[in-house]
Amino acid sequence: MAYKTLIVEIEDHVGLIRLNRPDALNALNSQLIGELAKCLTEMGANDKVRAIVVTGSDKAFAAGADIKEMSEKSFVDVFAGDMFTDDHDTIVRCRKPIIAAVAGYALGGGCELAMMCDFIIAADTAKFGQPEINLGVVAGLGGTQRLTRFVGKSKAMDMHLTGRFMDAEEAERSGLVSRVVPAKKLMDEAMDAARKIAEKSAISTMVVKEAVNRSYETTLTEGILFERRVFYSLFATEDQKEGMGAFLEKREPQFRDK
Ligand code: CO8
Repeated sequence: MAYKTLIVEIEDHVGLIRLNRPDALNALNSQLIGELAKCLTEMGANDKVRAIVVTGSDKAFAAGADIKEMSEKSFVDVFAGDMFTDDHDTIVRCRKPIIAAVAGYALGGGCELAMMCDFIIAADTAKFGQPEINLGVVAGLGGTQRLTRFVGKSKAMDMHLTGRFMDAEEAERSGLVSRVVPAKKLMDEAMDAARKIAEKSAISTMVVKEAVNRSYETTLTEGILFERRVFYSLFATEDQKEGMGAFLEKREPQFRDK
């Protein structure tokens, strides 16, 4: 399918989605969020895609939800229209691993979109923030909840209440991003990581994504029980025999997602 606000490629079993509204620093309007949700649904169903990278431009991953589109809306418009809810749910329901490759601004909904992905690789130019407070609103795509889980209450409060930006170094130190790389190397690093993931058994990558995400939703005891159950269940797969057999035979495994 052709998209107006995304540039999409599939290469080496990696789906690369580039947000593409350069005139608005990739601000998330309803068209872009809708297309992203559709694209992730399509990639979720496409056997050629085993891992996904979402990125923006050198200047902005995304500078937030589109302020021009939102500014004249009423409470009834956003409440009755349930703004962004279906698309948010579709994005976070994607079962394949998604890496956010962030350069430049990831603000408001842009920071929230990066946090919806499974992990974030940041360029040293990245700037994260939840500046909605400056617009007389608050985060609305999960930022008050997810940022708090990533960086803890004190820093999340600081970010949300002052609207200040966090640079890449602080984001890595705080646990918001998994690695920081020079801007020129961002896409190589993110694509390499995605290609590595694409080589694994897709059953295992789906299961581990589910199990790590479960840690946010449940108690430690229940989460560990869930993990043990899925660990046991993987012994029913051919890929477990292949992975362990390959190790013992000192060769690379050939996973078949079975
Ligand atoms: N929305 C719409 N347009 C934007 C946005 C945005 N969020 N950000 C930038 N733009 C546009 C600018 O209006 C400008 O357009 P134009 O040239 O037509 O005037 C163009 O992008 C370039 O921007 P600037 O000239 O401002 O570029 P600078 O380099 O000077 O500044 C900044 C870059 C600092 C990123 C600045 O653009 C900025 O502060 N942007 C807004 C950041 C912001 O407040 N983001 C939060 C938005 S609210 C939000 O995300 C809520 C999410 C929850 C939704 C929940 C739904 C349920």
